[in-house]
Amino acid sequence: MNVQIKPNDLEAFWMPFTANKQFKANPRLFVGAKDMHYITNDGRRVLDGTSGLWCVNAGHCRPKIADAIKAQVETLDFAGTFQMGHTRAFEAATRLVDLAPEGFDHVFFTNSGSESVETALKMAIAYHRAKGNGSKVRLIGRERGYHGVNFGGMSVGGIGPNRKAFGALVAGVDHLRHTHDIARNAFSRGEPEHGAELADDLERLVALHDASTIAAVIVEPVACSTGVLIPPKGYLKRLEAIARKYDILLIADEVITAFGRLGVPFGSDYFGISPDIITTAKGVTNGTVPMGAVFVKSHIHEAFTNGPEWMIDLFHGYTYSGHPVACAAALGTLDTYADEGLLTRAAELAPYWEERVHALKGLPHVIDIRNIGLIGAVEFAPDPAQPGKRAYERFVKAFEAGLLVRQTGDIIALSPPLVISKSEIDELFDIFTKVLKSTN
Ligand code: PXG
Repeated sequence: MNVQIKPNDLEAFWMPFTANKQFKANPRLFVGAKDMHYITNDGRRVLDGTSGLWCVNAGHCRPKIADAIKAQVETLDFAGTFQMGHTRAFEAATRLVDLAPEGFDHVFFTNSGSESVETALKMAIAYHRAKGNGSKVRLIGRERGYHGVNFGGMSVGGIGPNRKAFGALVAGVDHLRHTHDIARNAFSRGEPEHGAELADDLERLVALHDASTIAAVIVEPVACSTGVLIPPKGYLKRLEAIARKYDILLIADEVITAFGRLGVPFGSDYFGISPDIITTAKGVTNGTVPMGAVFVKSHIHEAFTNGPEWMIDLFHGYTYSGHPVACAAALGTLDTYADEGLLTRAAELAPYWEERVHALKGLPHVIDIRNIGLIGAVEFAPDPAQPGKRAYERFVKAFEAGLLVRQTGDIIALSPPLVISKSEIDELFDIFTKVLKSTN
């Protein structure tokens, strides 16, 4: 066979969430990474201000994780988990449950955040059915929410462009209003003061649809993908209380907030809420091998265990649920987090981080700055003719200047690996300040 290989051709790979034409005309490529830095194909070091895509919490190419993956792939490369098992999956689940908030004693494995969300939504509907409440089928999300790109997650999600091309979506979904309110809360440090009453939207939706038709409400504790919307003080507790009152399950989508981003292991710990289901992915393997983990409380799990012993309890799962290599990566990751105290490190850095993020106030076009844990966001006044252009230009300039940030609309989000040092925080903001000062 005469196969023509063109190793550096950029055409074949249809890149996700990318302006492919623009990118391929002027690509940005990485060939390596270590700890806080990426290496580009032209040999430049780029400081990782985004933990990859919010997933490399322990920094890049960490030895314990790499060793665990290598040893696993050489010992047991694959074994399924349908009516069979392998020891690594049980080990990983037990370790994860130990870390989880009070009451979460079971884990269901997936391969991504999107799959974790689908799993949680299906569990919620099936849970009520198993309890004899088969009419509780509606799902409530929130405007500007991001819950991945599969049909359930897209439907409860609330980002217009992610939905509009894809038909009628899942039926029986409604949305709370989002909590972004620059008029009242601009330049808040941590949780903004105003807006807890927006949680009462759930009461409004109960009045409209009736509680007997609603299975679950799903929210991100901090809505990161949409540009870092931090919940107003008291909002999440109020939402939890309303959900509880009407037997509506609360699903906390912690794909980003789990594993130390806010200075505690889980976002639910940070906000003092106790959801029924927690979805995770990303940081569970430090981004090395795709994996997601859905945490459930015992009352959810038990609802499925009343059938005869020989019956499958949940007709759901993926070929790669609890993949041995992903489980090994998770174990190496949890060891690394524990050895270096990374799940609480953001709490130590947060005050310093907050000072540096908010020092960007007053730079051209900056209309809001937000921060929580080791997350920061800067919002720019949109250019009315070309929304998103201002932030995009700053993202490209930062990359050229040696800093990776994440752009969404006219917002730039910052979320470095939790191993970042104070001097690297300085380096990050020194570069970013120069970029903001030098861009119109
Ligand atoms: N839920 C939440 C809260 C997320 O943040 C997903 C689900 C989906 O996860 P997967 O693994 O299917 O992508 C996410 C993913 C960004 C960005 O830059 C955020 C995500 C993914 C890619 C980029 O904000 N979040």
